[in-house]
Amino acid sequence: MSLNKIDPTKTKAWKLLEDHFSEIKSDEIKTLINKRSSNDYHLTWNDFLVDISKNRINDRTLSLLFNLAEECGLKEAISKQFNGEVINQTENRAVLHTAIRTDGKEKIILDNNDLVPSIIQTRKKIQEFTDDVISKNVKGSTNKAFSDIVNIGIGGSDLGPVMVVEALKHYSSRLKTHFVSNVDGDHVLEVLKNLNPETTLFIIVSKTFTTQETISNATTIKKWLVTKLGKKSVSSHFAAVSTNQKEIKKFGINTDFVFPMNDWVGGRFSLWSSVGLSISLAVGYKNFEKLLVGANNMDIHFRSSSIEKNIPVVLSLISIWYNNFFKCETEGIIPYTQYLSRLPAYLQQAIMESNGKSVDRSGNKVDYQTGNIIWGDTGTNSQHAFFQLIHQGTKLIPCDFIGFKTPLFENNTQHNKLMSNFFAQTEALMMGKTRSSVQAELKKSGLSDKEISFLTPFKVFEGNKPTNTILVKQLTPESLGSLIAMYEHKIFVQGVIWNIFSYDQWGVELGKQLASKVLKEIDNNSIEKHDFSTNYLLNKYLSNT
Ligand code: G6Q
Repeated sequence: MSLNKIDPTKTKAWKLLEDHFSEIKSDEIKTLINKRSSNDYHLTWNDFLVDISKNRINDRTLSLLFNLAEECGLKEAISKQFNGEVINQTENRAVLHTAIRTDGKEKIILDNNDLVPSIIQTRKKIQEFTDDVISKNVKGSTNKAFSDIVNIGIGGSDLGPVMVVEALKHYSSRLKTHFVSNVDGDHVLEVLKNLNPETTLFIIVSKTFTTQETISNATTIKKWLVTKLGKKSVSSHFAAVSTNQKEIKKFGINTDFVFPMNDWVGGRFSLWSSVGLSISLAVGYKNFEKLLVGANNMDIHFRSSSIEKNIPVVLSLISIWYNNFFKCETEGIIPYTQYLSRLPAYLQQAIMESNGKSVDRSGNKVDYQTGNIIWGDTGTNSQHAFFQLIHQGTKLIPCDFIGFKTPLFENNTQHNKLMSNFFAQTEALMMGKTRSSVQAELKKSGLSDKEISFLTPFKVFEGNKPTNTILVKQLTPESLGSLIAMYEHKIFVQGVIWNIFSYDQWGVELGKQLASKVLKEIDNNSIEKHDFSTNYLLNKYLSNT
């Protein structure tokens, strides 16, 4: 059974939200925050505290948003996803990335088959391979243990693993992990430059095994390896994660080193599957499993909590409030830990590829806003970069601030400094700085009245900038798993309410087709008829002038 096709703007809740928006749109958070009458503004769950009180909302906003979720059939949609209904209708697929982090306690049926035994079997294969490589049981063709791993993949076959490996660096195994994704030969050669072929294991991750970037990079690397160690080395130095058995075989990969993927797991939601093999090697299988446990815990919370206490649901609804009523176009993701430096890029794909759609589930063009533009960087670095615009620019940019109570190193004496910035920024974004306090400050610094009157307007902060604070006990494999799953579910909820299909990506497919046509023309030195600009650029490229 597919998802309902309800235009959110035609619901009763939407109309009431529009009226409510005109009443509340100018209200200041610093005033609203003093009238918070319920505990709904602090959501606590496991090691997570999600504070939503620094938002331009009140009790009525929340209750109308909850009504919107009800009217759009959210609860039913959640059951459909977890029960393996074909909710990815344009690709005729179920969406079951949640199944691959199952605790195995209940059956997950798809096409009359229980998926759990094969999921557990794949996990076991990942575990054995990881243990063998780390403990030096599996070695390269010259009988040397592996010291380095290179993940060759792009998009969903890269961004998740690269983000998690960086995030869990503190938990690293003895293996060094590298990633090549772009079809930029310079980058591939740069990575290879510092690697010893005898001690390097390459993992080709490609669901289709036809993606231009991945296959080109894998072919370049294979040539390099064959030149250094001979043809026979390929079967000892390459592993593959894919659904395309035929192409894997053609490439010459040892069948023991082949890991399956399933068509009911989308690329950008696949880090929990065999796609996470490089994660498992980078941090050890036990930590990989903890990542899955953390995600599964969030799945249980998402499936079973009421709408009001449901973290992914509440965050989605607040995001819809800004996107569709305040007409905010972007959202900032600001993690206060360097380990999460790749989280914004990862979420950029997950959110923008999923909800960057303009046709509803009935195939009609929508006349309301859908997917947000996602961007961000770590705090405090971003404070010294783009925070100026968030504080004093003309755009309203809701941000998620993600921080951790306890650092990972016991002798880290700087954590309070980091976290004081974390708390101070959300407070400053909300409170701003009034004209009178600017003037008092300038007076105290000894400036003349003339100087004060000139400088004051530039130093005023309007405030009223909304943030969510996500405060977690510590960055561990479990809490990271929960955090990622939280955002995955946020994506789904928004897609359900916006009445779009979140799990296809036809925009990506177009790019894959176009480049191969142009490449043929470049290789044949014969440019066909394009448009005025493209023909000019291609001819310039070929003539090297
Ligand atoms: C993700 C997308 C896309 C995909 C890449 C790589 O959801 O489908 O980013 O992951 O295009 O595809 P392959 O794994 O097939 O190489």
